[in-house]
Amino acid sequence: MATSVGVLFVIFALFMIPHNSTAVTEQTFVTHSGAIISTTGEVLDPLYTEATFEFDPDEFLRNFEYGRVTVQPDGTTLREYTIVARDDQIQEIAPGVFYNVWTFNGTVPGPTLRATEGDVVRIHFINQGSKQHTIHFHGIHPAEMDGVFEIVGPNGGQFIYEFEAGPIGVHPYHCHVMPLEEHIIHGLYGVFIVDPINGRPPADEMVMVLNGFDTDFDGENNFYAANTIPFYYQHHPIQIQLNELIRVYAVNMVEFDPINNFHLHGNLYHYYPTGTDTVPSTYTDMITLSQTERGILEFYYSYPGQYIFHAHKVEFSEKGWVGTFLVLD
Ligand SMILES: [Cu+2]
Repeated sequence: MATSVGVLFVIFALFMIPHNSTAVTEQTFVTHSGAIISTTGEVLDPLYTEATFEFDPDEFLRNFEYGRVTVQPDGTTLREYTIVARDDQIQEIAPGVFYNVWTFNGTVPGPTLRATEGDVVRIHFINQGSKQHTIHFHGIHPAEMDGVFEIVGPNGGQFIYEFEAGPIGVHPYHCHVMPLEEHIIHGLYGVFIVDPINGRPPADEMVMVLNGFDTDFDGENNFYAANTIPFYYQHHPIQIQLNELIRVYAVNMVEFDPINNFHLHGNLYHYYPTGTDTVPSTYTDMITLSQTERGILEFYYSYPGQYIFHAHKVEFSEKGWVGTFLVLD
């Protein structure tokens, strides 16, 4: 008994001491590009980032791409988007951790595309990568638009995906070239939202892609996040207004781990699985999501202050999948 208590104490001490010391000390170091940056070691601040490119989770959060719109002779709305795939970029996804991300339009996740049910969606896909890639949309469309068999070659290969947007909801899109796991974990995915013709009630809307990165290539994730950068929204709280309806489009793109989940503090949310209905199926503070499972969360806060949201699979939250809402009065 005494021995196990002693062992427990040693483990506890080993865990706590470095954690506390890194939490308060800002360190300066030189990145491999030669830039001198300072970091607490807890979070990567894009202001300090020196990498092939930068990614701003604040900008991604509420950014929706509606495409280039034209009205066709029959009155149908046509939305055209151009998506370029690359696989040569390096992103500092955690302090000092540089990872070869594969991107749609230069970011992980790719842009959030948005259309209304019944619109014609036309995607001009250009593969500027060194490997084969495609775009596979979840949803309803013809077989030849499924992005599986029509492989798009590297170094400028092109394909035009065209289909009618539907059903309503929040759907992932991702590359579907084998080995599929490799193409997804490097970052070739994004979100496609299809709105009902009459829309949903006005709300402060945001997108959260739950993702992870296997930076040491052992088939397990080393970092987890909502929108790519571990701990980002913990250090940069998402500001929302008291009593305003919040709508979160959440998509789980974590590979390797069979489940992920979304827990909200100090509140519950109405949940619409896959967003394919306009009536919520449950009122909860916890949903569990398998690969590419997704849904819409709606809630509002009745009390001001700061609340966290995170994976209740706490390993994931301790490795980055945690954020905060700051409710303003
Ligand atoms: Cu690919």
